[in-house]
Amino acid sequence: MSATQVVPAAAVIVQSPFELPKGSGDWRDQLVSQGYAVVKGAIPLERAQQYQQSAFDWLKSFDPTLDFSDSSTWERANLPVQTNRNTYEHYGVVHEKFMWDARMEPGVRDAFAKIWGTDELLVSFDSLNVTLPNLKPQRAPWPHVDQAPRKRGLHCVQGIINLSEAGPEDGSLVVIPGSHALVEEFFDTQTDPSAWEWRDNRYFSEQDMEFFRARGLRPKKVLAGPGDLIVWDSRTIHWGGEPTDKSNTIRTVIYAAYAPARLASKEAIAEKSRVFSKYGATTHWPHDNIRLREAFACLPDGSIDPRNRTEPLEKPSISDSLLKLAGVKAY
Ligand SMILES: *[C@@H]1O[C@H](CO)[C@@H](O)[C@H](O)[C@H]1NC(C)=O
Ligand SMILES: *[C@@H]1O[C@H](CO)[C@@H](O)[C@H](O)[C@H]1NC(C)=O
Ligand SMILES: CC(=O)N[C@H]1CO[C@H](CO)[C@@H](O)[C@@H]1O
Repeated sequence: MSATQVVPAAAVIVQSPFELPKGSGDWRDQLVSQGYAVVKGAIPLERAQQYQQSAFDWLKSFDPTLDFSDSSTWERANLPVQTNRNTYEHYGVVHEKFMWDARMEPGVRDAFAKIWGTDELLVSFDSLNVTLPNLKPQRAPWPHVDQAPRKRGLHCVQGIINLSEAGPEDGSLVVIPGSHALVEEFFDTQTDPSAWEWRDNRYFSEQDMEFFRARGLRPKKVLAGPGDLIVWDSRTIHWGGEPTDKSNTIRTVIYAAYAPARLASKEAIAEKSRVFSKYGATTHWPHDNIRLREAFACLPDGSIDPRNRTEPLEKPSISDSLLKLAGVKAY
């Protein structure tokens, strides 16, 4: 699908054959100009609330004393193992029924079908974020993009299915609007191509960020409500923003990215099938860069969590369209 060409430093560049059309007259225009957008009400509020409740029930299955209305029960020690980014991806949670139900939501799939111009999509097996406000991570911003410097143009659009309120005091995605249109210039003029890696993830230091600040770009917390879908170009610099001390919201979001199945190689599809059969997780990418993240969780000392689960508590209802989204069945 993608043409390759050689630039002076002999670095391989993979140009995306795809471009988002301008002038759609809806949220896609902001995705093109700012690198992110909010699709309001992609999921009916009532179902967004049900999915949040299912996420809470899932957490309670590890600790029945956990009471979401009583913050004195919110203790880190009782929670299942999280990633260092405060997300849940082990214990088969990625394939819990409620996670799949949210991914299968027509409004979410339609939004991505509008972006890509096809409804023959694959979805990522991405994680769940439930952050209790008193256990929020104390972390400095970690600006990054999820697209390798060698990949040019629009290759991937990420998504957050918002199941809770994201107001000014709450945790939410923070983006640098407009950075998607400048990162390629940044890589070409400020970095050494021989140091470009293939991994679809690149962090920016304080000093790197100066390039964007000098061009007038500033961070922006994306405000959204339950049922809203946040989408962003993987070249847009972003990070998980933390709540302030005033927030009482239990941030609950599901990460989900969709891309055309035709963009995936045979190998990627085969690997995706394997990950699915093991109830594993992948990276944010739906169609490329598929790497198995095992269902079982390790404790900080490296041993397997005795509470490990290698399959979901409640398995998804398997349908043809689910298997197609998972890459198990061909379109
Ligand atoms: C999950 O949400 C919390 C609270 O907003 C945030 O601190 C953390 O960075 C988020 N994780 C990711 C991967 O964005
Ligand atoms: C998970 O735990 C069960 C029971 O303790 C054990 O039999 C199984 O081997 C563990 N799974 C993994 C992947 O370690
Ligand atoms: C479209 C949508 O879901 N909007 C919701 C955003 O969040 C507020 C606060 O919970 C709700 O009132 C809206 O319905």
